[in-house]
Amino acid sequence: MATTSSPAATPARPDQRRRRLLGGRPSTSAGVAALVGLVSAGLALGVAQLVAALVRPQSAPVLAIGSAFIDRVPPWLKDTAIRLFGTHDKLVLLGSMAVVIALLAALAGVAERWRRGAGLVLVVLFGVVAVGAAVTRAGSGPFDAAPSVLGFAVGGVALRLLVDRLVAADAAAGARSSSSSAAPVKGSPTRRSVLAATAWVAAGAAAFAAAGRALGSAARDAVAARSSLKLPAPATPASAVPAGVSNGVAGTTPYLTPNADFYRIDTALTVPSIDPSTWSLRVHGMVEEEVEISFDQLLAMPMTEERVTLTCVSNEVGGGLAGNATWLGVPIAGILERARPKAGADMVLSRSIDGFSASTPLSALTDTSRGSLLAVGMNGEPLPLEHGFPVRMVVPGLYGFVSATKWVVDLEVTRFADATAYWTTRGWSAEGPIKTASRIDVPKGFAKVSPVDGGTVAVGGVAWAQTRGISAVEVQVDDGPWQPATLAAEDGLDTWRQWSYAWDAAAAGSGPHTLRVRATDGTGAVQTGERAEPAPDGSTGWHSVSVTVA
Ligand SMILES: Nc1nc2c(c(=O)[nH]1)N[C@H]1C(S)=C(S)[C@@H](COP(=O)(O)O)O[C@H]1N2
Ligand SMILES: [Mo]
Repeated sequence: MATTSSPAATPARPDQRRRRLLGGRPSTSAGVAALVGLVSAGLALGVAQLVAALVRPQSAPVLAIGSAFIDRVPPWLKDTAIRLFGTHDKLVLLGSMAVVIALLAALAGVAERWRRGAGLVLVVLFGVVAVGAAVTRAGSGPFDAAPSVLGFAVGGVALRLLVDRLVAADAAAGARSSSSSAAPVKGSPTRRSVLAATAWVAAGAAAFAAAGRALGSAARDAVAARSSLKLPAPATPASAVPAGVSNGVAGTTPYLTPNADFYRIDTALTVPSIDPSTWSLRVHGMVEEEVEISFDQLLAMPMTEERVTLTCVSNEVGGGLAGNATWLGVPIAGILERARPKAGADMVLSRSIDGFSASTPLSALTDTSRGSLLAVGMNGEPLPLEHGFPVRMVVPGLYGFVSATKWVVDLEVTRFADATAYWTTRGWSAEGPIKTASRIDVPKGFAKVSPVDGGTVAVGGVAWAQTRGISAVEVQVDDGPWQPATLAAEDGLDTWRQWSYAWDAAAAGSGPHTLRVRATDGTGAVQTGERAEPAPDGSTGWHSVSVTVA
C-alpha cells in the first residue's frame, strides 16, 4: 500500500502517517521488536547465569523456576510425565520452558513497541516469578534473588533502549517516506543501526552466559574428584554372582544393570555437584549423641558390598524403573549405633543437599540383617553424579522415594508422627515397602513371533520381591491355566530373579495371543492381579503382552 504513493505525493495527513508507522511495514517492525525482546531476554539470562555462578548455581532463574515447578507438581502430573516421557521428563520440562520463555520474550518486545512500558511490565512479572522461585527453594537465602534481580534489570534496560531506537527509526523512516527527500534524517537511528545494536547485545548475552559457565566450577570439581577417587576394598565383599542367574532368553534385561543404563528418577533439574572434600553427614534428632562424619572418615570405615535391586514407586506394571547393581558402602546400622537413637523414635528423615527428603522406618536402618548402606560405590565405580555422588542411601526392600536418598547429607532420627518427607507432603504414602512384581521382557508387546523347531517361542523376564525373594513365576496364555515358568538361579532375596517359559506357540495356533505373568514371593504370597496406580504406594497388577503368532 505504502509503495503506491509516489514520493511527490502531498504530505500525509496525520491519520495516514499513523497508518504508515503502524501498518506501513508492520511485519518487519514487529519482527524486529520480537527479535529485540528475544535478545534482551538472552541478555537477562546470561547476566543471571554469571551472577548465579558466583552466588549459587541453583539460583539461576530458569533452573529456579523449573525446580520450583517440580516441587509443586501434583502427583498425577508427575506420574503422567514419567509415563509419557520416562526419564526424559526433565529434558521435556526444560524444552517447554525454553519455548514459553522465547514466546514471552518476543511478546515483550512487540508489547514494548506497541506501548512504551508494556513490555517492561512482562519483564518485571517474569523477574518477580523468578525471584520468588529462587528464594523459596530448600536451603536458599536472600542472595538467591540476586541473579534474577540483576539479570532482569539489565535485560529490561536493553529492551527499553533498543525498542526506543526502533520506534525512532520507524518514525524517521515514516517522516522520510512522507517528505520529498529520501535522505536519512541526520543522527536519527535506522532499522539497520537498531539491528546492529541488537547483534551487539546478543554477543554480550553469549559472553555473559559463557563466563557464567566457566565460573560454574563446582561441577568440574565434583567430576575431577570422582575420577581421582579410589574406592576402598570391601571388608565384607559380596558373594560371587551365581552361575545361571540369566534365563538364557536373548532380549531379557541384563542381570546386573550397567550404570549408564540404570534408571534415574529425582527432583533435581541440575545434578547436584558435591566436592567430597566439602561433604559431611550429620546424624541428629532423637539421639543420645550427635554424629558428624566427613567423607574421609566414611571411606576409612569397614565397607560392605552387596547386590540390591532398586525400584521406583512410580513404576507402572511392566515398566522399567528398576535396576540391579552391586553397591559398596558403610552399613547405616553401625552409624546409628554410634548416635544411639532414643526410645520412641521410629523414623529417620534423610535429606539430600538439594532439599529432597525421605522417611525410612528406623528399624529398616538399625536391622543389621537388612543391610542398609550409605553407598559410595556402584558396580565397581564411585557413584555416578546423577546417582548420588559422593554418598547415597540404599535400603533393600523399600521404594526409592522413602529410602534411596542421593547426595545425602543429613539423617534426622525422629518419629513418623513428627516429620514428613518430600513426597509424603505431595500425597504419597509415608512408608513404601516394595510390592511383588513380575515383567515380561521377551517377546515385546505387539511382536510377531514365529515358533522355531519344536514349535516353541522363548518367553522371558524378571520378577522381584526384595527382602522376600521369588519362589515361583507362572505364565498364562490367553485364558488358559497358569503354567509354571523356569526360574533362573537365585542370587539373593534383595535382587530380582530372571525366569523363562518355553511357550508352545505352534499349538496355540497362528493369530493374536495374550501372555500374562505373575510371581509368588518367598513367603508364598501370590502377586495380586488387582490393578492399582503407582500413587500413593506402588502399582499392582499382572503384566501382559499381546503378540501375534505367524
Ligand atoms: N536427592 C534425591 N534422592 C532421591 C530422589 C530425589 O528426587 N532426590 N528420588 C528417589 C527416588 S523416587 C528413586 S526411585 C531413587 C532412584 O535412584 P536412581 O536415580 O539412582 O535410580 O532415588 C531416590 N533418591
Ligand atoms: Mo522413585
